[in-house]
Amino acid sequence: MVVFFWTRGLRTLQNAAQRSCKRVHYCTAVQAGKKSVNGVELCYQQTGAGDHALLLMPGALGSGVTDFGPQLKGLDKKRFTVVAFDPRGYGSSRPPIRDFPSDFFHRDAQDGLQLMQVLGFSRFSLLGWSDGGITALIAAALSPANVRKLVVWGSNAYVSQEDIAIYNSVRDVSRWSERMRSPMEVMYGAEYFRNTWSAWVDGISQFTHNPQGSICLELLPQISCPTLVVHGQKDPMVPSVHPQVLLQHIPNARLHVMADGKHNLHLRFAAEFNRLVEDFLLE
Ligand code: TYC
Repeated sequence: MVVFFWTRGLRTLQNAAQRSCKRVHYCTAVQAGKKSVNGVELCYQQTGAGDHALLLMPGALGSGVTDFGPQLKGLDKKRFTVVAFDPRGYGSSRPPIRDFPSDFFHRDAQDGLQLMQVLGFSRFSLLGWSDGGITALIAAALSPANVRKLVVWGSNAYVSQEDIAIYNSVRDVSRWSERMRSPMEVMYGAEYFRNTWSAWVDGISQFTHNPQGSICLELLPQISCPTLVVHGQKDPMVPSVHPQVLLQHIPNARLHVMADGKHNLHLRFAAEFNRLVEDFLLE
């Protein structure tokens, strides 16, 4: 049994969202919103008033609020306009009930890209964590005209037998620690969480039927924007061969390894992570 797991930022941003902007030159509040995108209602958080727009893409069963609290709070609001969205079937973007057809990452990618268009951003950078990073890789490959820069961490472009073994070791959520399970059960209810997590394990396992277990390997050479791959050296969920493969296949990529980082490095080492990402985006 894998007992570590990643910690979702539990801090709710609702209070921040309710705070008014007062008389400051830029808005520091986090606004929650909902837009109709590709036939579903997608929820998102938005903050900041900078020229450089960012879309934050959460991990499996994640949401903007649970996965990106320290980024919504800490990224420079003068330089960036930060949007974090709940993919369909996750967080507050329900209904629909989440499903995992073979193109689910492509569907999330199209949803994220379309949400930014609806919000009025034609060029923006993508920050994706774990599954959200896979989604971001696909979005950057398919829509290069819209994507300025790309940051992904804890992400993989294919699944190996080693990955499948890890997925199956965490399939049964009753064996998760209370600390990891409880926030998900609060967000989803125990039954939706249990079923959707198991469906996710089946969903990601389908890629083993592709040559090389590819999720999006063949798209990586099409990513033309500057790309930062971040990896936690102590990430127990995503073996370190994955960032190496991303680096090999993405033409304009660099790798930054955080020595003490695990899967949730952007939450655990938020200040360091935010600084790293800001420096890369502002280069
Ligand atoms: N990809 C998952 C996410 O998006 C994380 C994860 C990785 C879960 C490996 C299980 O075995 C696993 N957060």
